[in-house]
Amino acid sequence: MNQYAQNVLSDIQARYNNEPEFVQSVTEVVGSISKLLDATPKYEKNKILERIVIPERTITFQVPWIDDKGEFQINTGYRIQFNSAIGPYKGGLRFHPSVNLSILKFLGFEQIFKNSLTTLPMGGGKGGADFNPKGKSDREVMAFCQSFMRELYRHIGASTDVPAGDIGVGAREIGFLFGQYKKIVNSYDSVLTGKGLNWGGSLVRPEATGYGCVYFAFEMLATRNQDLENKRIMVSGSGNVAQFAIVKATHLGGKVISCSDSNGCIIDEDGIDAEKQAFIRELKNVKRGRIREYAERFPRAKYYEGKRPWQITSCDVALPCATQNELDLDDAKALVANGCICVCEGANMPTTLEATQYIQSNKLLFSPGKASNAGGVATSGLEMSQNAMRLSWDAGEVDNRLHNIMINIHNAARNAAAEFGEPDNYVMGANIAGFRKVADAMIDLGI
Ligand code: NDP
Ligand code: 2IT
Repeated sequence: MNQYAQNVLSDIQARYNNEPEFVQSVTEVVGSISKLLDATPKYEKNKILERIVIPERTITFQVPWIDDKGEFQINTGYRIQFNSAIGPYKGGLRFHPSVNLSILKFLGFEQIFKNSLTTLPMGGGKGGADFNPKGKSDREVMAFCQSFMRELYRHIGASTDVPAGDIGVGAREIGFLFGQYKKIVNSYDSVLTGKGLNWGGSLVRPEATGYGCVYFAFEMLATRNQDLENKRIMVSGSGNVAQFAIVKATHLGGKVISCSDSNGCIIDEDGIDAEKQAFIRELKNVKRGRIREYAERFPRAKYYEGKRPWQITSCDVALPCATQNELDLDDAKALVANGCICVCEGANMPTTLEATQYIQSNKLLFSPGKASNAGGVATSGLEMSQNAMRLSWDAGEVDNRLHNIMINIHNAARNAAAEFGEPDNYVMGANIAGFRKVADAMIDLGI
């Protein structure tokens, strides 16, 4: 590895050894841009690595709210404003009990390079809270969101920082957050994306991450003269990203045989068709139930409590769309042994470093989430553009733009990887292409 990269990485690993997810994401990025650093001494001279791994601003705050029993509840809220060299901070909010500084720093760090790859002018940020929306009434979720925004509003703005959804934050939460923001500042700003269609949202934003992931997988497969027709596809998760990855993969001729939630997974050898896709959306977005209920409704499917899909059966294409580190070395070994040819990440960092290395060394197509799940934030960027113009595009227009952006990201990653001698290495290519633009902007802007 390049000596400068090695020095910075050793320092980060020692200094932040209590932030494992953040260290993992930095290790992946810094470890994979070695050849770029060898070829470009100005990055070391300008101390770009030392600067890019420290958030420009980290905000932590108290979120007090009152539950349905009238009891006080306190959560911790965060916003990591990581890097604004190429545009206002942009990135989602995650509400999940596991949320901590390490997880949000990893997500914010990834977001810098992802947003750079979209070709749109967006810096990197992430936020959220250790609040668990599961089992809460709509009123409790609203009380929490309003309290969260009563602090966050002072730190965000249409040209400053524009949050959106992530795990546990969907249309309902964005609505409550936007309603409170608007009431406080008395201005209809484009300060959040993922908004409802009636109040400033963009068509195809709900579908964008899942669709974009499948568009990306399609481009990767095309480099080996393959497509999705009749492929067996395993998806994990059953939330926003998974739901629309299943829809698009099915549109393109694939048979999706799995999905999951944090309690377990289902395998459906008949394929998750349009009726079953609608059932999952109703189950997860309206009833807020468990994926076990899928197998109760469609008894030819099998439910596996406490299991992930990867080792249960074979597939051609794997789309991990749930959460970080949900595909480990044993899962990777099973995928390879069972003939999988492509792993395309819909979630952020779902594959562990060891699993990624194993998959790459066995010559499978592998795409890092920062490239293949960038369709969500890219379409958030398109929502901001539409808001700024005070008009909205039809679904075909947004979907076309999304599709072209995914093709461009694929080609940018592949070309950057080819430039440094490893055309199939999408991890290296995505990190180099994403990093180079931000690093050059940082130099242009001075210290
Ligand atoms: P949702 O909250 O809509 O869905 C998350 C899904 O993942 C649910 O099925 C959830 O199960 C499951 N899940 C969450 N945590 C765990 C866990 N610890 N173990 C197993 N399963 C888990 O979130 P999204 O679909 O929006 O996000 C999924 C992934 O995609 C995340 O990594 C997110 O960062 C990433 N992403 C999202 C984008 C977006 O636009 N929404 C854009 C780019 C990336 P359960 O219901 O049981 O919690
Ligand atoms: O991880 C991500 O890219 C997201 N959660 C979407 C962020 C956004 O601003 O749309």
